[in-house]
Amino acid sequence: MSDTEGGPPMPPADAPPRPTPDAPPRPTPDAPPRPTPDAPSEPNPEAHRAGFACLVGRPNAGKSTLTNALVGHKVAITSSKPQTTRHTIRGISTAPDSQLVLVDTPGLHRPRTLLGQRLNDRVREALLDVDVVGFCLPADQRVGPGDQFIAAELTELRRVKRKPVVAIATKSDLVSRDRLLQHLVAIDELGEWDAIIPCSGTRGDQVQEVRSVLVGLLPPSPPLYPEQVLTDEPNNVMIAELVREAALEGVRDELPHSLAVVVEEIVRREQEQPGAGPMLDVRVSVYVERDSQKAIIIGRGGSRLREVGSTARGAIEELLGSRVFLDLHVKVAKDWQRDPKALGRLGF
Ligand SMILES: Nc1nc2c(ncn2[C@@H]2O[C@H](COP(=O)(O)OP(=O)(O)OP(=O)(O)O)[C@@H](O)[C@H]2O)c(=O)[nH]1
Ligand SMILES: [Mg+2]
Repeated sequence: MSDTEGGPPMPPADAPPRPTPDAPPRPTPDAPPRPTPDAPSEPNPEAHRAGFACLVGRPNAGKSTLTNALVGHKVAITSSKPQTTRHTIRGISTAPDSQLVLVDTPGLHRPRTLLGQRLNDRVREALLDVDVVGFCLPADQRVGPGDQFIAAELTELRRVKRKPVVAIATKSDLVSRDRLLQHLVAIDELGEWDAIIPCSGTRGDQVQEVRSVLVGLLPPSPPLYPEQVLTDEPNNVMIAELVREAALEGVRDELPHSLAVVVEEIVRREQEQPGAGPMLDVRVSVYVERDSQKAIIIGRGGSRLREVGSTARGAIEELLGSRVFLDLHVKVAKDWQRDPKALGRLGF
């Protein structure tokens, strides 16, 4: 697979591994960088905080939208369909005095397939490795059994592992002040939290407040990633996600769950005309579980697939900073959500 240039700063697919929550590099005690007396305007490195914050909550709670709002850039796809996020995604927010690495996770839910079980496992693994947890509870929905289940796990994590947990009332723009207050009271009664903050990821309300509360619970540390890095997602994963986001638009029932996307190859085309700019051929497979679903995704005379391709191509060109020819193929992988071998091939 070839790699690309330009666009927002993203490390290439074959970049050396970045620090992960499993092994965040911490400053060594024997060599702390110290400010020199003749550089008083330099930020004090000992006051710098950095670390990982995991956003969890049930599906559709607004975790990915909040991740993007905190990073100030789209690093995670979002949709109104539950279980949009299928792997942990790291988005990085850097400020002069702090670096907050957001770990966006799949929604925790009662699993009905092997895929569902694996997604839940990924969330639980992520929870163990981070410095602080943000528990997202959407204000437009009452606190329910799904939230109670997650709350019990997080309360335990906070007690036993001493991990700070901040409750975040997401989608505050969707409700009245009175309803928001009721929601905050319900969250308070749900468990023990280090803080409770209402916010709106789409409107940007209180997003900086969420950041500063999470940062306040991080350890003192120099930055873990270079300043300009926004995510450690490789480009091929970002591209597959952008195609899946476009394909999710307008489909319903079981189909959103049945979609999986794999980037097969990215090839730089030989320069056709001088000055035309680089052109990449991106070949992508879109998997569904049944022939009937394939027909829906393709649409009458291929119309739906063309729409998906054109939406995704725009987003991919923006990501890569290059012209793209997107070649989409729809394939059937029968019942892949329940098939361990197929799940492995699709990266789960
Ligand atoms: N009005 C409003 N809508 C929001 C807000 N945050 C998220 N949404 C919408 O809620 C839906 C779900 O948002 P996501 O960010 O994808 O939710 P998620 O928790 O990541 O969902 P999963 O990945 O499926 O677990 C999308 O349609 C978002 O546009 C918000 O602050 N206000
Ligand atoms: Mg998500």
